[in-house]
Amino acid sequence: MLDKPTHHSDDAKIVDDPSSADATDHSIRHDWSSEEIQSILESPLTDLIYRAQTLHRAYHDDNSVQLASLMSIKTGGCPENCSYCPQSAHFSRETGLKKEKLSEVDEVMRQAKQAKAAGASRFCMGAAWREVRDGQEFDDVLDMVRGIRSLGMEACTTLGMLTREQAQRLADAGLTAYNHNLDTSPEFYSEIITTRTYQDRLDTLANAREAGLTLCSGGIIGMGESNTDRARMLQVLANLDPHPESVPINALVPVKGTPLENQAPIDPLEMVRMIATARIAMPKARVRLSAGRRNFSRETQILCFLAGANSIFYGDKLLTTSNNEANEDLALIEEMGLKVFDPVKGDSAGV
Ligand code: SAM
Ligand code: DTB
Ligand code: SF4
Repeated sequence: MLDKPTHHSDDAKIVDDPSSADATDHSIRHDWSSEEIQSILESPLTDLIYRAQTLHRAYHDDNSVQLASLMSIKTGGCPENCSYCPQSAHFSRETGLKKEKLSEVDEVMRQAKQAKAAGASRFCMGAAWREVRDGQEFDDVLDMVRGIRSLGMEACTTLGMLTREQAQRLADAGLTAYNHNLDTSPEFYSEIITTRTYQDRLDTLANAREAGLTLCSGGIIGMGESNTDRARMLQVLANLDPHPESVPINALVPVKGTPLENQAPIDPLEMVRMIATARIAMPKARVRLSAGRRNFSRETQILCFLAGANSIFYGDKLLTTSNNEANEDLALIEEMGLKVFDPVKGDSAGV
């Protein structure tokens, strides 16, 4: 027989730890210090998940997971030298990835309809461009955006750097969100990319925001960065006002031929910690469990949802690498008793 629990006055200890003491602080802040974020990132896993869950429940009351499908509309041959990326022209001899032309609008619409029929509510189109150039190709992308919106789906693009005017044209075409990741901390950035600056990234985010687009911005863990770098990246994101509406957290997919091909895989709990910390620092955001998920067990993914993830990339392919099977993702969502996000109904954070 089980003993009945007894309640002594010292059962509930007051924890005098800055990273867990204010689990009930639900305010949206833009004044985080990186030390504060790092202490949350490194706090006991139980405290971390408790705090992330508390905030998640305060801002998202519908247990929904958004399914975002990805399509590479312009693959390879990119002039940037991002060390993680299989699409950079700098390593194309080593990766063997061929440069392709921009996809036809009809083909994009075909894939978007397929993604919608499979349950996706957001369609994200990625181009291996350093920046957008005005002309026929950009006009085609604007047609793709109009087409996706006419299906009733959210449309997201990730096309590299944007001017204010280009951002406005995307907004006028009905684009929902612009994805532009900070990827890592300002301090670690030049270890990964030397063909552009951190400030270039921030400038594009500002241009997209000024045009009225929502922002999708996050980063990658597992590139050799420290916890301080991870905390700094989250600090920069969380001190944007307003916060990005979507925050994708990727684990490096080490692609053969890229400079980071031999990088050791992360411990999956590092992903859980990163997601929980993003949830705490940006409570209203849709935190997306992104690339690298294919290597995670069912239980790791469940921990990521407990830590505050409420979106995934959905469909058999990311941009150039493979993703989890769609039917397995749907089964996992059902087993957890979660539901697929329906943008018509929305959720309490209004995202
Ligand atoms: N060229 C545009 C840019 O860089 O913004 C858009 C496409 S780029 C492929 C989009 C994002 O994919 C990158 O910012 C990076 O975060 C992510 N990414 C690319 N390769 C990756 C990899 N091997 N593992 C994890 N994430 C990756
Ligand atoms: C994001 O943060 N991750 C996605 C999406 N935004 C564009 C891309 C992941 C790419 C993984 C490597 C590949 O498939 O090429
Ligand atoms: Fe080009 Fe984007 Fe890949 Fe960098 S991440 S090489 S900018 S496609």
